[in-house]
Amino acid sequence: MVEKRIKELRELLNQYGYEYYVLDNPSVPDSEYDRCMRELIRLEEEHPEYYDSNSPTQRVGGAVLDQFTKVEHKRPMLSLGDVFDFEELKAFSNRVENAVGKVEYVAECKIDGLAMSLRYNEGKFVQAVTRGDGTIGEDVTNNVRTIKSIPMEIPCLDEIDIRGEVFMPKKSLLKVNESRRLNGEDEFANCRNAAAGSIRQLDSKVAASRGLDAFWYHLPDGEEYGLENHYDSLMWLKSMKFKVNTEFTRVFSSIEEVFKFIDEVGSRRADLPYDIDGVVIKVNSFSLQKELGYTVKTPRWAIAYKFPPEEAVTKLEDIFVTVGRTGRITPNAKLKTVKLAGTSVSYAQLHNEDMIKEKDIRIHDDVVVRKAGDIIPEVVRSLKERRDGSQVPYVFPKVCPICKMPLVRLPDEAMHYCINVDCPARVVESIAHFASRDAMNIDGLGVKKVEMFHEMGWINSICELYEVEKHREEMISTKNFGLKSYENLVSAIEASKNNSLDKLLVGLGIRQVGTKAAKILAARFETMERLMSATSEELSAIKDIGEITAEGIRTYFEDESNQHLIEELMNHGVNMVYVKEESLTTIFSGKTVVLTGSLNSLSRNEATALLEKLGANVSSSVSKKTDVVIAGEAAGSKYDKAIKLGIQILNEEEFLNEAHRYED
Ligand code: 3BA
Repeated sequence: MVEKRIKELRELLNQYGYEYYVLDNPSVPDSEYDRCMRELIRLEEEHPEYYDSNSPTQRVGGAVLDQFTKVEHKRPMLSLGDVFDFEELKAFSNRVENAVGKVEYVAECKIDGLAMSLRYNEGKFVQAVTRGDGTIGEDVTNNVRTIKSIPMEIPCLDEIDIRGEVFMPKKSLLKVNESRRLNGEDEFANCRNAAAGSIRQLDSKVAASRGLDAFWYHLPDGEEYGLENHYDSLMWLKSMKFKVNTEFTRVFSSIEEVFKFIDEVGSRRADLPYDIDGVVIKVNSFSLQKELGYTVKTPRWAIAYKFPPEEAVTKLEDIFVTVGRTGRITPNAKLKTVKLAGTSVSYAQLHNEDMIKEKDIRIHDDVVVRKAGDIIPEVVRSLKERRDGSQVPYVFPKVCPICKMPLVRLPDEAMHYCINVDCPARVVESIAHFASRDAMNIDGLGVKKVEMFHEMGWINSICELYEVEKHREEMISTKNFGLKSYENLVSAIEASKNNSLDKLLVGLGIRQVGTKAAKILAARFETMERLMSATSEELSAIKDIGEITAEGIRTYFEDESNQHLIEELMNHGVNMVYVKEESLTTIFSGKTVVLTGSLNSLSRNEATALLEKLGANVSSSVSKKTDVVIAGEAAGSKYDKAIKLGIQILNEEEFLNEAHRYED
């Protein structure tokens, strides 16, 4: 009776865990899971005779080890050759196809974690071994058991090895690092180091707390299960309840299609919940894999395409500060130029004084730089072990580097400010901001040009932009400028007078007012006059305008010099009224659209951008709320679901025809 209940609960908990951790689609609330778990813990405590190391209660626990046992792999774990561009990848496919003729390829994300081999016997998980040197690895069974997406029991009774990658999701790394920071411990530099460090814990409780996960991508003896190719073996693994990265695994009939897939994956890399460092390309057919064979260490039928690294080490040559439009002082690092994520990098952000102190970053240090969000690189840390005595700690300046006025740091803020509103750096930045794309969009007037005009004394304020014609003669005779540039500038400035009120609001640089708030304000008040006389209460009563923004707006308009600026702009003929955008209505306007399968003429990102331009909300899963599904080639379960729910389905051609109708 009790034995039966224990068995029942273990099966239930395994099923719930599978739904939660592998399918990401739980069928019961957490409370139900917890209730079953508590009951099972109680029964197992009362009946130790039914102990089972694979019970869902035993994921964490066991003895703290002194060291890991070495284990020889039944079949060696090979490594992958790598390529760094499409030319090299093409050479790989030429080698393959010269040897065995045309082939199908499977391309999958290359997860940046650590390779692992799992052993099951009689349907039960028995051992997990790291790759080690490929021949001998370490037994990390207790740590791997804590990864909840790994099944402890599978419906296959043979002794069988499964291989894949254990990784730390980006979210887990943030959490782990936050707690390490609070405890004064060194943070992990990246997901891979964190995963490796966690798997090497001798106490599995520590490993369990790290939020690891794993994908499985290799079944060494696929033929023995009647399978003919790699893709089918992944489907088989999936049917055994292993977590397989099906979202990013696809079959292609030419290497050129693989190029497209790599581009797509590359563009979505930052959005994935785990780190990847490339794409693995494998010949699909097992028999052709056999025919191609192996070199000493790597299969001839597989290759890794590596993305450019997003981190690099270089020398920090100097630290200097710049002054922003608001007077904010930003420290920057001048670096010895280094290649990073495919571009040359010579400067990086250092955020603020405290950050430089906390990370103990010194001039002449070797530092790790990282591409942050694909824009400005940042200094991650310094390599203290490489110091040679020439390093000097940085002393934060006391005065503005431009106007020499004392800098101010507010007690509860990390940033320093130059509070001199006439500081030339601030004036130049304000003018350049006014001219920038999201603001008045004055083409060709970037920081460098504004700096030059300011230095020459031609443009000393936003207003003087509208008086450039006074300096026509000097401007057209300037080297690197000339008549053509002058005429273009004048017409761009002239055109800016017709901008809608919201663009002007962005340009004024009111604290807290970016493009979104500016649109809301302009739409609500319609004229500058009405906005200027709005009270704080009226402002903060608007949805999406908070008290701080309302305060920023009031403070701005109460300032007499700002009132004066607006008056002068008005006199110059700058529009102060909201001009409603004609929004085009399309069959996608306001509709929820899901893309599935692959399109021939567009990447997924391009298709998403196009749909959004046409007014659609693009969503990733099909539900009752979906209005339209766009189905490309090899559309799978989303397509089936759309049919079931009776949702409108367009194929690529129909979608593009619709889209082209609205082209301008
Ligand atoms: N596929 C890593 N090796 C991989 C099975 C082969 C292979 C990888 C892979 C050799 C990933 C080398 C270590 C190893 C299992 C040997 C992948 C990934 N395929 N998707 C072709 O995502 N990191 N790594 N792992 N055997």
